[in-house]
Amino acid sequence: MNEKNALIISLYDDVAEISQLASSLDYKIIDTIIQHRNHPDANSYIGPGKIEEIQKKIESQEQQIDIIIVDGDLKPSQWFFLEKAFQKDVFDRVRLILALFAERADRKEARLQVELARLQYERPFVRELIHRARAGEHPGFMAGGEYQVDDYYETIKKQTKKIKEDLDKIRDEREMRRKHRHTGGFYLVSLAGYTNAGKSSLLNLLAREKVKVEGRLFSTLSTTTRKISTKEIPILLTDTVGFIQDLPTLIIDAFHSTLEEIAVADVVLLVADASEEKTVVDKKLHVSLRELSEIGVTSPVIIVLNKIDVLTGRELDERITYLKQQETLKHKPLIPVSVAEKQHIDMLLATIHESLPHLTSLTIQLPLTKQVQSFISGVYEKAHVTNIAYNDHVILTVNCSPETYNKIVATCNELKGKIVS
Ligand SMILES: Nc1nc2c(ncn2[C@@H]2O[C@H](COP(=O)(O)OP(=O)(O)OP(=O)(O)O)[C@@H](O)[C@H]2O)c(=O)[nH]1
Ligand SMILES: [Mg+2]
Repeated sequence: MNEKNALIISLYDDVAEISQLASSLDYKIIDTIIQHRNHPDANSYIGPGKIEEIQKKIESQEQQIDIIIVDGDLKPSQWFFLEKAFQKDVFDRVRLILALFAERADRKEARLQVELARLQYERPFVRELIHRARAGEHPGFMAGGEYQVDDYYETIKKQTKKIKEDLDKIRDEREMRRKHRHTGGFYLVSLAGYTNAGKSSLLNLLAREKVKVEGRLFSTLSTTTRKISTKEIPILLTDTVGFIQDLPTLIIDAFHSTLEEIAVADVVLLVADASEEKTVVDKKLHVSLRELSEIGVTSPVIIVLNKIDVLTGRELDERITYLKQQETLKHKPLIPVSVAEKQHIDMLLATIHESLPHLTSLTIQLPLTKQVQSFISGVYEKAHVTNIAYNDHVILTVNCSPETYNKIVATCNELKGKIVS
């Protein structure tokens, strides 16, 4: 628990997201200061008047302030200015997200990804500090001169290289596993969407899993892949890191291999929290769709409107009508569900099945041998068996992916069977 008192500074009225991010780190928001400006002040971000007002607030010590959070991106010189003016830790939005990610990183890959992003993020700030130290403005920092400065850059470079190598290794291993699964006849379905939409909850429900679910932002950073418990087609469902508006590029870059899981999926389930205002739902869906296209997703996307249990029928209809009018959403399947109350989950599964690419039907006839029996149990794992009949032969009808189709045909020929249709 951090239990620090935070003061938020923003140029805009809407501070919901930055406040949620801060609360997710257990910061207690004791005040929010909004300074309407079209552009941030070049030196101080919020302008000299507001700086003075905040300084007075800090000095008055009515309430202790431990940290100042700025809802935006600070230039190193602005950050330096604010830290000096307030004599407090100053976090901008990216630094706050990085701190949250660092706290949530529970596996080696996520830890490395966060570390990589942090190194990238800090670089310009460290440069500024070095510059100031040289000018004698910040004597506490790296007071050792040139040699240590060069040393510092060298260390950062080495660390970055090592982390990238380690990440590449993990990524290669994952890619191999993924190929293996795909050629093993599995369809890959990925969960995507804003943080806190209910992605992990949906995975837990469909795969009877116990991935961490929380009412806080960014509960999930690492990828989890599970077989869905559907009798029909073998599907692997992947849960991964959530989105947020303007997810910092350095985080997207660092989490590239994790986000790739979404790009290679056959179908993407874009989950949204439908209990929010219709305009918020719409905005979050748009942000998510844009991020999906940046990741390189070309597969079908199903919009899953979750948490309908907290809406009345009218409120839900209103949201659906509104969303269906939006150009980018109008042609996508839109399925209202409640994961908590297991509503419309069958409809969602049916839509997933319909959206999977090229399901092909195949009927084969095989002799009744031991080998054939074990082949058939394998087929149940990889394909949806729609009919099986025994007489002096066995006749099997399945729905399957093109890859599985080719494999079944090849094995059928090896086992001296024949293709009926
Ligand atoms: N009312 C209601 N709450 C839900 C439902 N599904 C999930 N939640 C709640 O929403 C919150 C977020 O759920 P998660 O499954 O952790 O969300 P997530 O999308 O995985 O979030 P991140 O991992 O942070 O990206 C939790 O408090 C869940 O209990 C639902 O159908 N109805
Ligand atoms: Mg999650």
